[in-house]
Amino acid sequence: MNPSYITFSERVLAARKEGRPIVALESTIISHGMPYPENMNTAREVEEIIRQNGAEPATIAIINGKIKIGLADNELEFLATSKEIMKASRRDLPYLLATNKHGATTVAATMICAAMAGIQVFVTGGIGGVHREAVVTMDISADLQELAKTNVAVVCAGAKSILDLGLTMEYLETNGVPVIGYQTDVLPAFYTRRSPFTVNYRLNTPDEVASLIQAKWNLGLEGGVVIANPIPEEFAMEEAFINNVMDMALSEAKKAGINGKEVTPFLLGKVKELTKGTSLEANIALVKHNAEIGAKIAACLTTRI
Ligand code: PSU
Ligand code: MN
Repeated sequence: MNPSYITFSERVLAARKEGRPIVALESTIISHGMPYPENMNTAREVEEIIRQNGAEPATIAIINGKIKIGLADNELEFLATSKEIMKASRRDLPYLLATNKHGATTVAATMICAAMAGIQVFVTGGIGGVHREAVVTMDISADLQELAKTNVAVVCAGAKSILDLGLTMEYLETNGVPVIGYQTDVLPAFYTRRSPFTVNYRLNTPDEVASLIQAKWNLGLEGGVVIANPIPEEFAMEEAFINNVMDMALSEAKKAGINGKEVTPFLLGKVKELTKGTSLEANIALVKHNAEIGAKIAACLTTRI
């Protein structure tokens, strides 16, 4: 790869040199997932949690057409406040690099950049998936294709039920992506600890998860692993309430004729509006919990190699 496309922060460079564990973080959640200043505070706190748990955080974004692996505080602030940040998935990377623009990386794009940087573990809130009515719209997140082919393990709290979770599980199965329940048998659904679906396997410790990841890649099986870590009990939302909110958001999106990359941000925005911000607290709590587990998994992976 042309090295001029990619820039590492000093801290991430040092961690690489010393062979310390590194955890990738996405930036769509900062620029398009949460309001200011909660997005900025959460981005900082999540990085700190990763450090406290023995790994170096590497928040990833495109700034001035460069892939940045690890961001300075002023760069986080820029992503948290600027309106000039494009939501960047796999498709958008060449355009942003060619035109020196700014992009907040989705799960798919963050996985690509993490893999380029040799980072194996990535922490986020929720992954994209197969949308409800995808049979008609063909709206399937590029995150799922990326999980099929890029060797990065993704720690999340499942996926929001704005998606069709059953079809999302089928898609991942077809593509050989294991979905691990971290200390759970049930697929979590972001705001809730439960969904009507089971995970493929339950594992109970970071080292068990690291062992599965290592086995997958040692076998030469390309692609990611999903580690689904339920939201902490005390922050979980009431299932009937949040499902009702999702239904309302979906019908508004349909009425407004939203499509393409705008679908997910529109739905997330509506959910936020309809829950009057109570969903934000849950969102922050689950990302922090994922950061703790992700850092521990990354640390275990490093000692195994
Ligand atoms: N789901 C969430 N919060 C998010 C996203 C998804 O609960 O912030 C973001 C992630 O960056 C994810 C992207 O990769 O949306 C998926 O977008 P799309 O469905 O357009 O692929
Ligand atoms: Mn889509």
